[in-house]
Amino acid sequence: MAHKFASLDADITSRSRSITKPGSYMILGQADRVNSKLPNWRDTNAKVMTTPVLGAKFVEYEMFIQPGGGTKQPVNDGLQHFLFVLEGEISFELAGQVHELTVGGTVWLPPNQPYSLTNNSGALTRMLWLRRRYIELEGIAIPEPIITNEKNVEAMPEDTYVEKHLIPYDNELGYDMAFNLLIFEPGTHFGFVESHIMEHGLYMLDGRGFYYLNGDLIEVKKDDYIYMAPFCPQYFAATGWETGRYILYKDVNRDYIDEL
Ligand code: UGY
Ligand code: MN
Repeated sequence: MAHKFASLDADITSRSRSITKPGSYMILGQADRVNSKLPNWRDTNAKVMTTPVLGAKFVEYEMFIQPGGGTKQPVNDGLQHFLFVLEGEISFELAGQVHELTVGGTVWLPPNQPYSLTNNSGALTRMLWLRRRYIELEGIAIPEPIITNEKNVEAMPEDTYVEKHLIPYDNELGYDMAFNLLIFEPGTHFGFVESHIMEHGLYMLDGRGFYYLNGDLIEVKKDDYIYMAPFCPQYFAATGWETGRYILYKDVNRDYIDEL
């Protein structure tokens, strides 16, 4: 009798593109991610992608919410939250109001805004979930929640590509995080190698390309996740025949004196 694993190829490790270089960057391919169960969630798996164990100042998860799944109790942890629907639908409840979010659905919440969510559809919902401590500024009001869809946000030219600012942080110091959707026609590439204090959590939504990260050139594609540490030199070139899109977290609008 054939062994139950007899059909597996011998090149398992060479097919993985995941790389972790602490203090520099991490690439985590979809096939290499592992499920975690979180206490306040029913019928849901979390793929944990970034936490402070990497040196990051935020946590970012990909949530896989089965039909009927969602939060058990309202989420209320004193952090600011960002949610983005990657696949499927979710009913999101805030202050007694239910918002039906579809693919591209975007939520930003300042701290202390308890919410719950449920997948009332008959199919899987995948959602990005990022949390971080909010840094308040004296004399600057904390902005109100944002509930929208990326389709309602205008794309603006930036360097050699276009981007949508899902959180309107330009000229608005109340926001201390950015979530930008970057869009690249095939063959488009950055005009320079960036190296900056801001951290990134990047999720490839569509397309493919080459990412240059701290001296390494790595092929990336849809559903890859990348964490970039402060001052990780970075450059992207889109390849293939499809428009490339990724969604990118970045810390903005604050002075960098906490570590002094
Ligand atoms: O805004 C940014 O820092 C962006 N251009 N970086 C990136 O896409 N790696
Ligand atoms: Mn950058």
